[in-house]
Amino acid sequence: MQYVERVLDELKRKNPNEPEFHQAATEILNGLAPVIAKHPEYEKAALLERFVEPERVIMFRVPWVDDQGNVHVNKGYRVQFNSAIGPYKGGLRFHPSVNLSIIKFLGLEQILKNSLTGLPIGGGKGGSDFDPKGKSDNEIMRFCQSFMTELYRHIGQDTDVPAGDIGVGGREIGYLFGQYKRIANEHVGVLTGRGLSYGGSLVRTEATGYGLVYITAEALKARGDSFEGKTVVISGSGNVAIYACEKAQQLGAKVVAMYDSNGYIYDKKGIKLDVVKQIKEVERARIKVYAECVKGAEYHEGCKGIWTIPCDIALPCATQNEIDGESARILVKNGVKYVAEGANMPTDLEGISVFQKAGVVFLPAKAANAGGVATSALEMAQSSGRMFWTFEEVDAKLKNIMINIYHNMDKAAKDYGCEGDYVAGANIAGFIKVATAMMAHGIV
Ligand code: NDP
Ligand code: 2IT
Repeated sequence: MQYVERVLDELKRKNPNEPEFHQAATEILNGLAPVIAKHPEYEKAALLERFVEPERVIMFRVPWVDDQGNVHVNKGYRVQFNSAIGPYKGGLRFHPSVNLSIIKFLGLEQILKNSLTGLPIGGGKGGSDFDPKGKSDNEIMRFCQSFMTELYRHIGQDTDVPAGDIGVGGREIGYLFGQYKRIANEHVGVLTGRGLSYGGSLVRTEATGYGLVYITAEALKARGDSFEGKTVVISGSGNVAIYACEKAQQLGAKVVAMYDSNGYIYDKKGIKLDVVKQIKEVERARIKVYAECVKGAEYHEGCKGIWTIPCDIALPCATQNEIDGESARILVKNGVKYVAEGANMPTDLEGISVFQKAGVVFLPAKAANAGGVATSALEMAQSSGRMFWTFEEVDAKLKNIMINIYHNMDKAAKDYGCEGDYVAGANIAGFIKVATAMMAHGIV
């Protein structure tokens, strides 16, 4: 049996009941086959076996008390996956669906994403099955304090630097940082996505969405095209979706639809982003409210229908497996030309294959959404240097990083005989640096 297949088989046997982890590993390892063929020494060093096994998995109890005095217990996770090229780096997700499989898939993806940024950051991910929806500020604060009371001993500015992800934004990072500082008695860059008044970086809030649009713009440019006049559908209405919408609109696109987990809005005149920001960032309300505020806009219950809206460019920016084979076929039938993943693994394996077979330009998550973590690494650099760059400086660095990622994955795909296959290109370009570092470190 081929090395890649054997490692995948073993991974499934040793980690049963982890479908998201299997899915991410399958996508990654299949793309790496041409690299493995060129480097027989990797098999001798059991490099892939070590690559897919986290260096450390931390699981802990998170007890907290709600406003009525009831006691709740959630699960807490931090998977410190790979530190070959830098300290573990990756977000924290608070969502009721969180389990070990989801954190491991996200951590595995993060290793290669972080490598693609060209910056010195390893891969990690964490979170909790806590549901922030409907909780008061005080409940969120008490939960974050309890979570950090355990997590603090495992992280550090040179060890492991968490950040936000689904359900963890500026408010949560503030509470987490406050508790870390109190216990550890140090004011350091141990979390990124911090507020600007306590060490955060300009552009971090916008970075993932802006970066997604910058890399898509580069793919368009390489084909003599641009965002100007394009119809865009964006799923989600959280941090990534909102700033992807903002930048796409700045570049002349018309964004016609967005969603939250209840349903989607369709505004054929173009989404009014100030209304979305007011609903989502200020009121923390449901996207449905948009259709009550904006004349002519429609609201539809359920998420899947969003992919039936004809568009030139689709930017899935909510969660994993939002686009299955069926939705991909509808998008293709309706003429989609570009799909760029703002969320992590939003397209399932069948969906990816549908897009690639149809000749859709498909930019995978680990490349397309790397702008967030790249700007986190810029935040770390500013913290260590005790200095601050302007918005324009950080934005220019972000743009440059995204353009480089596009060309590196494009070149890797060409070099390894799969031109235009950016899934393979991103996996290969990200993996080579990590593999080289792991080989240099010996069997560890
Ligand atoms: P937010 O919590 O800010 O927003 C998440 C959005 O996705 C919300 O609109 C939410 O709707 C929706 N959503 C979440 N889960 C589901 C679900 N199961 N079904 C339908 N909709 C859902 O998170 P982010 O914007 O930060 O993250 C979005 C995606 O981008 C995630 O995949 C994340 O891993 C990825 N990402 C984030 C980065 C960052 O810097 N924040 C960096 C790189 C990737 P609702 O409010 O109803 O739950
Ligand atoms: O998936 C991701 O890259 C993130 N959620 C951002 C991680 C980070 O450390 O900024």
